[in-house]
Amino acid sequence: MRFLETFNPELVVASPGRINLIGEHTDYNMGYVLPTAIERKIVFKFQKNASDRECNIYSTGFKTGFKLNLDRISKSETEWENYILGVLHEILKRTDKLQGFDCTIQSNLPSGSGLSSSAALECGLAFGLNELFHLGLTKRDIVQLSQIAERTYVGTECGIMDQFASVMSEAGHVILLDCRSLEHRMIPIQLHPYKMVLLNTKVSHNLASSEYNVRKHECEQGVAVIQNYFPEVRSLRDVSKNMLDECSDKLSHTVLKRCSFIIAENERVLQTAKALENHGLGLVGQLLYEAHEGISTLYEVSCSESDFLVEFAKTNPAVLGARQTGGGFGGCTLNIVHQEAVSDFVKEASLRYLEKFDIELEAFEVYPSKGTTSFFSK
Ligand code: GAF
Repeated sequence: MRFLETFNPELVVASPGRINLIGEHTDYNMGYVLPTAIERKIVFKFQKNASDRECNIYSTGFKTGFKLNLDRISKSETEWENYILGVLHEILKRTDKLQGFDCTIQSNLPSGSGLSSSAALECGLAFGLNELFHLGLTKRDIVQLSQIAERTYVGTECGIMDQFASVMSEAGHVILLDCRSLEHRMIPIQLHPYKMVLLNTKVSHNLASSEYNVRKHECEQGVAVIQNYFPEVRSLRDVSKNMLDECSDKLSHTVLKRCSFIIAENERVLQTAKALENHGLGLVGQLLYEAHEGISTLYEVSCSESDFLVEFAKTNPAVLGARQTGGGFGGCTLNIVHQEAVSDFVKEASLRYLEKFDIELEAFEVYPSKGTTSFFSK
C-alpha cells in the first residue's frame, strides 16, 4: 500500500490477547468469569493522514491491507476487515471527531486459538483512535463498543469477557468480573512454583462461530422455560441447581445439559476465586479438570484434540489441572504445571500429540499481564 512508503507513525498501541482461568460461556449468561490478559498481543501503529475521510489499514502478518472511507462504512466479504469496520461504525455513531488515518497491524497472538485475537483487534483499534483523535471514550466505552462491533459486523453473539480482559487487566492478577453489573475485583494470582502453560492444538474447527450462537440460544430457551416457574429469573446466572432440578422435566435433554453446565461453571468461578485468595492451588487445579469435563460432555464445545491433551495432563502428577480455554472446538488448553516439570511435560505432550493427530503442538508459558497500553512516539 502506498502510505507505507512514507509511514511515520505517531502512536503505538499494544493490545493483548487473554486466557480465561475458568468460567466459560458464563459471560453471555450474565454470570462470572476469571480472565486475564497475556503478553501475546497485536501491535498497532497509527498516523493521521492529510485526508478527511480516507483510511488505510495494513496487516504486516497477512501482508495485505485495505482502504476505506469513513462516510461509506459497510460490511466486507473479508472476515478480518469486519472487525475493523464494525469498530469504526460504532465509533462513528458516538462521535464526529474521527478523521483520516493510516494504521499497520502486527501480531504475535495466534488467531483462532481461543486467545481472543478478535477482541485484541477490536479494542486495540478503538483504543488507538480514541487517543489519536481525543474522542473522549472511556475504557468501558471501548470495551462495550467493541463487543457490539463483533456482534453486528462479525455475527458472533459474544459476551463481554474478552474485550473487558484485553483492556482492563492488570499484571499479576486475574479479574473476577460480574458480567451483568461489570463490577469487578482484581485477584492476585500466586502460582509459584507452578506455571501456566498453553498447549495450542492448532485446530479451530469451523463449528466454533455457528455453534457458539446455538449454545447461546439454547441457554435462552432454558431461561424461557424456567421463568414459567421462577418469574424473577432474568438469565441462567439467577438459577440455582435446586431451581433447575424443579424444572428439569420441562426442558429438553440438550437444554438441560447446557443449563447444568452454566450453573455449575458459574459456581466454579466463585470457588476458584476463593481458592486463589486462600492459596489453594490444588483446588483450582481440580476445578479446572471439572470445568473441562463439563465443557466436553455437557456443553459439548470441546473436540478430540483438546480432550486428548487434557486427558494426557491428568496422567502427569506435576500438572495440577488443565482445561480448554476460550470459546471452544479447539484452540488452546491451559495447564497448571510445576515449574520443574514444564519442559518434560511439553516434550511428552508434543510427541504424543504428533503421533495421534500428526500436528506439531505449539506450547508457551503465559503470565497474567496488563491490558491495553499505548505511547506516542512523537
Ligand atoms: C468467546 C467469546 F467471545 C466470549 O464472550 C466468551 O463467551 C467465550 O467465548 C467463552 O467463555 O471467546
